[in-house]
Amino acid sequence: MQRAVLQYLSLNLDMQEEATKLGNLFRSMDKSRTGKLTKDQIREAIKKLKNYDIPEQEMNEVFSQMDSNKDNMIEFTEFLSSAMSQQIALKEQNLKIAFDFFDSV
Ligand SMILES: [Ca+2]
Repeated sequence: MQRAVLQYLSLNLDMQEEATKLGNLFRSMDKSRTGKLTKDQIREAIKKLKNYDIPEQEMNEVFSQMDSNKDNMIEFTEFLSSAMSQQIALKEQNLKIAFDFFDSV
């Protein structure tokens, strides 16, 4: 499994750049430096980045889709998974491996 991910990454050199960008974005959203995003922090970021005041119901839907372990917080793996879900079809386990890989370089 891990070999497959690394092989995939080596074929997609832009992936690391993309993950770095997403990492920077995540950190800029994580104003309380907890390593996790709250619903309010995401709502604030959407407002700032997309100039869109997201309605509560839509926010709840987006949030529950992102929060795959249902702890009411968005971890980086969940954020990355959500942000990249349209580009890559990796499961969360694979993303965790990918994240650990990026984190170690
Ligand atoms: Ca979560």
